[in-house]
Amino acid sequence: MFTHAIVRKPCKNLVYGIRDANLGTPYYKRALIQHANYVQALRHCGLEVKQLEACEDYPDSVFIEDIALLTEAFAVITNPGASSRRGETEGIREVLQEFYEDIFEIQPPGTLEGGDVMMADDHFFIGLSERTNRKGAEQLILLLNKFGFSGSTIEIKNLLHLKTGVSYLENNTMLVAPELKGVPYFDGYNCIDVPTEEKYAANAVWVNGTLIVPNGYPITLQKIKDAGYEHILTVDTSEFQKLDGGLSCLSLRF
Ligand code: CIR
Repeated sequence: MFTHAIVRKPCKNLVYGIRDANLGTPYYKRALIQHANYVQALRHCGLEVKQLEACEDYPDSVFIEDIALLTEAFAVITNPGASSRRGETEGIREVLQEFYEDIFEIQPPGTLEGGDVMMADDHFFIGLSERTNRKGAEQLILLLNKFGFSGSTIEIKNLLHLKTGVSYLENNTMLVAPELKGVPYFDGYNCIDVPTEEKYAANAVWVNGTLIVPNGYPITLQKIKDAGYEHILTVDTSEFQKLDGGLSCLSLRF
């Protein structure tokens, strides 16, 4: 069960965020509306949502998932691999102190972004990507072990973050993009394959029995329904998709 979420409002400089996608520049005003609807969806799932003010110094700061990892036992402030995003962690410790006693930090030369960390019950999969390196992952695994959790790494290619391509939907079930289809790491899990033309839909979030999925991916939606998920909310995150951001990156849920 999650009780809280932290989000950061999009800033006007969002238009200068890092992007690989060839989908154009995001519209700030539409991003604000989409963000408000996303917050509404989290509240609908029973979460108390803390909204941090927009931060114009960091165009990508709306993607708050990348700067921390919040487990049920402790919090970690990350060290983002993208140099333009490193300063986003300023001030987050003060915010987390309201909720956590044990707060750690990933230290350089280790790098880690929250989008590369997928919690699956007591195990945490950590993507080794262009943003998260082995030293960062090793620091996190030591912390996880100290608190009774386990962690393992997955080398990822052609994906920004691990969770760009896979989401844990509880019930021993993964939603998997083509880039990660058939990887041995997920043996033993029920895998719902997302088709290539809908790969953005591989990033979804499970919150207290409800799945929040991006709007506009009917094949994936049907597969999720067929797998037995009854409570599904769809939200439009197209403005964030233009910056390679998925649903999960817009919040920290704990
Ligand atoms: C970036 O490239 O860092 C941002 N434009 C998007 C970050 C998305 N975060 C995530 O998937 N966890």
